[in-house]
Amino acid sequence: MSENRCALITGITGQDGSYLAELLVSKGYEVHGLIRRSSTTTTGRIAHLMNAAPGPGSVELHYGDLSDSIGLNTLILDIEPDEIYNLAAQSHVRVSFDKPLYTMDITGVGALRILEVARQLARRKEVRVYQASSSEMFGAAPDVPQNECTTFRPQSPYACAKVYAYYQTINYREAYDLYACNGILFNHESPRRGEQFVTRKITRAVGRIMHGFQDKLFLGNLDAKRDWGYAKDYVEAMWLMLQQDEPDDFVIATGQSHSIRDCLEIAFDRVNLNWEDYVEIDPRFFRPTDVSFLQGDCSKARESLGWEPSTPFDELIRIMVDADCDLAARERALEDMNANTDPRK
Ligand code: NAP
Ligand code: G4F
Repeated sequence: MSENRCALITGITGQDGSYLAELLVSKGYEVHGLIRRSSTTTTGRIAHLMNAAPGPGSVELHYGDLSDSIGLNTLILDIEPDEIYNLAAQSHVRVSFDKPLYTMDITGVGALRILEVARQLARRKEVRVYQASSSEMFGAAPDVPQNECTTFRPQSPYACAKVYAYYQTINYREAYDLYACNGILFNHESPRRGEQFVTRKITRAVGRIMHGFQDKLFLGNLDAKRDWGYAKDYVEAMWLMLQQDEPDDFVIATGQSHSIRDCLEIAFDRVNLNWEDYVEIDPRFFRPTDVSFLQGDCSKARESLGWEPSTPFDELIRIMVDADCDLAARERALEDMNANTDPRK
């Protein structure tokens, strides 16, 4: 069904972009990815996908930035993708309090730039757009669990930017008949999760503690609760949303909520350590306002998309701890090797 289809992924170097690229390659898509020019390599998560010759099942990268309308226009009108997945964002909630205007420009207006060029492309051919919306948009909403009808109460510049992008996506769907969907995804994690997000910060620390690289872990609010799923499952939902007869918006979640303390308990238990011996609170990691509780209801996605979460929270955290213990073991072996071959010794 998806043979000879062409997709553009913004944010292809991120956690979700890498899993989505893998999924689309496995389905025979010609995948194009937008990457930012950087003085260091940012393509580590997708390096294993870069070997195929151009065409179906390949990934081709293009320099660009969500702030650069002209660059986006040129690129998208040139590639003429059938599907655009807008995953790029300044995606860190804490950072958005320090950089609110930048976050709005990339995470909010960046989505509008994509929609606007998609509207132009739609004059030539059909194009479908996925917008990476977020459970952070629910913020302080009193309803539990949160679904597609829950009113947004955003609690950060990041969440406000995502609400803006969410409504622009709906507006382009209704005003211009563009096939555009919002995936309202609750937190999702994996061994590829950025190390500044709390689950990965914890599992990375467990690996590093086990191999003697660190002996303390500094965290902020341990009482917050999130509905955490596995990123690999969640990119499947993104793809499914763009394969329907009609565009729509969907909540993607597990329906289970856990605290940061639960995460610490599972992660340190995996290596038979007591987290309370290692964790210290550092006020630098508190936020001016923090979302205290998120729990999603994905009944609509279950019924309409046939989507199901596959990995329970404790299993997810154990997968991440095992991967981070392996990573730290490799780093230790490299360090020992370098020490033994150091000519100054
Ligand atoms: P991530 O790992 O932080 O990846 C973000 C991606 O955006 C990276 O590829 C990054 O490129 C790129 N990017 C950042 N600024 C850019 C710019 N100005 N122009 C072009 N690209 C830019 O995020 P993720 O966890 O994969 O999440 C993917 C999307 O889903 C994001 O929009 C996020 O806000 C949203 N979301 C995530 C979750 C979650 O729990 N993971 C839940 C709901 C929604 P570099 O590699 O160069 O930094
Ligand atoms: O892991 P987090 O930074 O994720 P957060 O803020 O929920 O945002 C993530 O999920 C959203 C979906 O709801 C995405 F839209 C967004 O892009 C991102 O992927 O923090 C989770 C909780 C927060 O309550 C935070 O205060 O963990 C708490 N926390 C406690 N100590 C910490 C820390 N968070 C971080 N990042 N670092 C800490 O040291």
